[in-house]
Amino acid sequence: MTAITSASAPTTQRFSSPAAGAYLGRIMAAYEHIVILTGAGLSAESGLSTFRDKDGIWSKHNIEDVATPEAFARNPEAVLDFYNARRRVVLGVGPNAGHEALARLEADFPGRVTTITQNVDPLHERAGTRNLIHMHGEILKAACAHCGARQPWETDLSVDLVCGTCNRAGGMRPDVVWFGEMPYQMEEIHAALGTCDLFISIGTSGNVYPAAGFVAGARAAGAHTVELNLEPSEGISMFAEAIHGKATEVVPVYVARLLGG
Ligand code: BV8
Repeated sequence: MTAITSASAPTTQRFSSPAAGAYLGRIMAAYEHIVILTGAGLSAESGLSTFRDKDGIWSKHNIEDVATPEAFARNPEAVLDFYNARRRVVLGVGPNAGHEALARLEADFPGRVTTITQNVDPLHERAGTRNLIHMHGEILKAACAHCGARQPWETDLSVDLVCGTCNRAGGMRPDVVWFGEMPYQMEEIHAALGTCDLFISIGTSGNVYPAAGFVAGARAAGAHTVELNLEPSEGISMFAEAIHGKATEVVPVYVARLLGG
């Protein structure tokens, strides 16, 4: 893990309305590679619960009971029930103005944009983002715990399902990264962080590693670092700039600034 070094206090702005954004920021530099890290706060206004807010998912469930490989080995029914319920909710929601603005940024920005999401929902891709890394997996996919085969999956999972690849039962699980498991595409992520000149963290509390350490990696590469979140995150001191407000408000305004609109 990259060591976290102390940083000077970020330029913090409290965002109250889209109109206010017009005079908030400094003039944007000409960036070449933007890396965006997103978390549950971006999907909150689409109707998906966050994890660590007052009524969040972890206020109703113990991580150790539903989001570890040990929990799946101990009580697979309980783990599958937890994800079956969340999958049904995910299937009923759509992207919001924050996801749409980030897709517009990828399409219209003259340089490169890499989006890394901790979210297991499909809302970035449904909004049109293409250069996307789902580092914590995807709830609309299943993985076989026996052979590792992965496939699209939109219905409930159960312990009696047989894997179509290895023909073994009992291993079909959601294709999400549990605590203690290695997130996906870490090599690509570190390569992107090493070449970015702007790092934007959106809707994440900064509690879960390795994602919480990405801002340090981006700073080490010399990137300007920005937090867009409802409130200051755990890692606020690492950011050079911070704008606090709802994702559906602050993200479109920040994207418009980057695109010169
Ligand atoms: C790993 C996925 C290497 C599935 C999730 C001690 C013991 C054990 C482990 C560790 C330890 N110390 C460190 C670790 C490592 C551990 C970790 O970080 N633990 C922490 C908690 C201490 N990490 C891991 O285990 C990772 N793997 O390190 O691999 C390894 C491997 C083997 C052995 C050794 C090392 C894997 C982590 C993956 C965890 N998977 N779940 C699922 O979804 O069920 S975690 C869960 O948290 C979510 O999935 C999400 O992806 C992640 C991050 O949460 P956030 O997105 O930040 O959400 P949160 O609710 O916290 O915050 C929301 C924010 O939005 C808030 O700030 C809020 O203010 C804001 N907000 C709300 N509304 C809005 C808004 N902002 C804007 N607009 C709004 N409207």
